[in-house]
Amino acid sequence: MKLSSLKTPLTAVAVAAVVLTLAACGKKDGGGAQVIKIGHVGPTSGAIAHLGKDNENGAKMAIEELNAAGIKIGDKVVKFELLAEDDAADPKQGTAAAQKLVDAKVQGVIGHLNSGTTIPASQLYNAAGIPQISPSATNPKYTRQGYAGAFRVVADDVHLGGTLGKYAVETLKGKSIAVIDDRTAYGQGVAEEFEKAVKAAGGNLVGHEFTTDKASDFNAILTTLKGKKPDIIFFGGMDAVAGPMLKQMKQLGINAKFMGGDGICTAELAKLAAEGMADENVFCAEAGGVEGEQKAGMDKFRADFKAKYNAEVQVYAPYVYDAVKVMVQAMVTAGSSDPAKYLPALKSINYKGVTGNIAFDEKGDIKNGALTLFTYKAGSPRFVKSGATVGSLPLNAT
Ligand code: ABU
Repeated sequence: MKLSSLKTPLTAVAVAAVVLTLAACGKKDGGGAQVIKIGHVGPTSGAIAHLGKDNENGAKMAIEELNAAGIKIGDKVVKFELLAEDDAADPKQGTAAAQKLVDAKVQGVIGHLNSGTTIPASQLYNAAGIPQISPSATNPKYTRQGYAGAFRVVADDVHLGGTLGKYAVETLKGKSIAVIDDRTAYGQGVAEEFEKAVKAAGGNLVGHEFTTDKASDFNAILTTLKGKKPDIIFFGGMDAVAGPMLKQMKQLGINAKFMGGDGICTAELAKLAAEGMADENVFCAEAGGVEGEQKAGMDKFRADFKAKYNAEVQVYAPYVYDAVKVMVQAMVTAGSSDPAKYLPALKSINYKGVTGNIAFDEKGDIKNGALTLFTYKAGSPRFVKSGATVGSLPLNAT
């Protein structure tokens, strides 16, 4: 496939391709190996820096392993260099970080973490002919823009929100369901999908309130919802907001179950919420099948990650790790790190990673992605498995 298949003027693509090819051929490390630059972007500052650092560490781990393995592309041993950028989960900083990577002539990008940064940044990568794999941005729009180089290794919010909405009505037997969203691309999108599924399952939605991804006081919206007596509250947003929200629910005497997507499904949530984390009152879904047949691989990844960084995996690090390896596998298969040459190999990849098998559909979304539902044990920062509340949910079985 040629880069001209991207929805970009041909001349601009051709110039970008030439520049990238020259760059790929140009830089050598001290030992004479060709250096291949891979960009990574996530929020390593701000309220969800713990998630951005988790992602960045997943990328570093993969790059270090690849360099230690002495990967050959064509007949030459190459070295990979990670160019890691911080977008602070802010769309403007996201496009600035993306432009920096484009200017640095990276041969591929892993990121961004948030849908609100991934989507605008994808326009720049597409215009420059640089393939991008998001390990975590779940808003469906990302892969529905017609960009040939946009890929995602997790299931999207149609599946996340849809599965959780159905689960709320049919399994948790919610009778009066309320929704809060943080008005971000992710929070708003996943909440809308949740609501659609609740309605489709015949559920009763009693309210929808709004906050932001920077808010810390939820008394007004929680008091409004309390008057509607919800037995389930779904939150579209991230753990940094969900934690204090759970605490304030407890303080207001709201005993509803609390649900959310992958943005709250982190090791950090229990720490952030503390007193709001009563046994099995929190339900969330990770956009991958991490407790299925690949459990052994995931357990090893978690153990290696812990040994290396003295930190628990938050949620996305293994998806980042797999995304880096998938991109490099495509380069190896194509015998080239030139984006125009390895893009076809990336589109047709079939790679067994720690998060499961990775292959992409025509849009760039993972084929046969899965969801895994989690709950928490009070006081524990770790996800727990329990027969009643946890299970891998294949998309086609929801
Ligand atoms: N998928 C949840 C976190 C990232 C995002 O989509 O914004």
